[in-house]
Amino acid sequence: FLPNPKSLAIVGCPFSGGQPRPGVDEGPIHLVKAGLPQQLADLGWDVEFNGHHQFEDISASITSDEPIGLLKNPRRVSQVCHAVAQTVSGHAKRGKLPLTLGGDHSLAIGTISGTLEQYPDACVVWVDAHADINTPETTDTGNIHGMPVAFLLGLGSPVPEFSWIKPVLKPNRIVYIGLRDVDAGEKRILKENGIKAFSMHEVDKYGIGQVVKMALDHVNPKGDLPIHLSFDVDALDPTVAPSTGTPVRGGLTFREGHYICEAIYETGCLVALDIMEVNPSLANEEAVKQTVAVGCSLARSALGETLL
Ligand code: HAR
Ligand code: MN
Ligand code: MN
Ligand code: MN
Repeated sequence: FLPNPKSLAIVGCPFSGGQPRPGVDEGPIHLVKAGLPQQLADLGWDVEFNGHHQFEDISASITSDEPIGLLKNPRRVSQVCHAVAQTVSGHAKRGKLPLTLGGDHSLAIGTISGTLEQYPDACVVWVDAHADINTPETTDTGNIHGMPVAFLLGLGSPVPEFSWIKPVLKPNRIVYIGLRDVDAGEKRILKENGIKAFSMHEVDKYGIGQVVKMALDHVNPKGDLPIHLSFDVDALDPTVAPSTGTPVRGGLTFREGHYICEAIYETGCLVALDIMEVNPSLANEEAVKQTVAVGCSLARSALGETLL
């Protein structure tokens, strides 16, 4: 199932409609400006990058985007994710590993839909402070970046505007690492669906090496399934990745975050990667630089950079 060895396509997604803070749409622009495409080429990848998505026709076609129930910007999020799904599945079909740069994490509705289109048996490793599994019924905020996993699993009552999504992800094919800010309704959903999650408590208890092993054993027991890694930089401690929309203290260290990426690269099963929620407008210049740099180095680790 593996994509052509060492051929990837960068999908730049300057999009912020899944949450209220402006600036996260600048994340992909900063990651590319910091030199990520060249860094990956230096690792031996054939890198395709034809500029960032502009989503112009979508913006032009949506004149008003009133909330549906609590959901904010529902039409825009849905159509942007649909476009991203088509881009990602297109790259995957042509044997390229799609590397999506966000933008807010609602985009994962698109990236994971795109991966599952090409690799129906793919599993997902979701690295995040948050579970992002609220349904339209359980969400407090209406921010769709807190909901992508629910849409992918088909949980909650259907929203017609999102009917393009094929909810083909199964609860035993996703695993979380890094959780520490999970809403009450989300905790119930995780339990009811038997979804495996390694919170920071388990990272403290077992260490990151054992946690990644247990996570992969759960989601990819025979080690023969394609892996989609969706990495929200707020999984990292705010001292490591300060410039992000919803920082939560007590997060992964720099090394723990990179270890996850390195270990997944070592499986040889990685078929798609998301680096999400870098927001270059939420901190001072130094902190922004640090966050952008860590986004780049996570991507490099997941794509084969080694320490030795
Ligand atoms: N659970 C909260 C909500 O639904 C906050 C989730 C959002 N933050 C993120 N996603 N960055 O990972 O709004
Ligand atoms: Mn800028
Ligand atoms: Mn997230
Ligand atoms: Mn998060």
